[in-house]
Amino acid sequence: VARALILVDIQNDFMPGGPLAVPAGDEVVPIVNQLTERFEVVVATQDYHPRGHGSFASMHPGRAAFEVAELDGLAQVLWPDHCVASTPGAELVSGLDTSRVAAVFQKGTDPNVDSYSGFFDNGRRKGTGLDVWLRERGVTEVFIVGVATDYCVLATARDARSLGFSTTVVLDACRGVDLASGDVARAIEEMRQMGVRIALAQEVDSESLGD
Ligand code: VGL
Ligand code: ZN
Repeated sequence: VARALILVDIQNDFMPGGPLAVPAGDEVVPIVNQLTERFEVVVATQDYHPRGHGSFASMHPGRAAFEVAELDGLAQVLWPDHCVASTPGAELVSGLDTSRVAAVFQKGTDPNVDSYSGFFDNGRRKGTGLDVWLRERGVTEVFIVGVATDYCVLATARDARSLGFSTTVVLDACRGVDLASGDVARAIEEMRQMGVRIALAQEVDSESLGD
């Protein structure tokens, strides 16, 4: 059984001081750096939007950030401009040890649909290639860390489960947005219901869980 660690969106714009700061998002970095050593396969996702992406509140006149609107038939939270392609804000955090990251999967590149999951866009119309990449390497078990617990971590875990991967979210290596208080708690509960394991970094060893 091959295991992979998936680093979700550990990017400058999601860190404190960034336009879409996840509270204490920077605290995941040292924990993730320690975890990477325990995995033979490490990959990262990168939220990577074209300028003027449809999820940006700035593209919806009269609407404010964090309101819910519609994008291509899907409910869409409107976000401050963030992770624009080729800007420093879209880069992985400089303190993150990327030396063992074998591949980076970009998402949210289509202007008309958002993509929280590292596997598929929110309409599940297009894949990023992550699923095939993992399968080609014999990965059956994934561990997920990063930001935000209640958006991109949740969506990535949901898709991993539905694709048949044994899935663990390492909770202390994740931080959430909690736009509405309780969102993170609800995300954790939803993940548990789907059969996602919730673990702490100290419980993750170098051995396969074996199922
Ligand atoms: C994310 C909102 C918008 C995330 C990305 O990484 O959780 N959240 N884009
Ligand atoms: Zn985004």
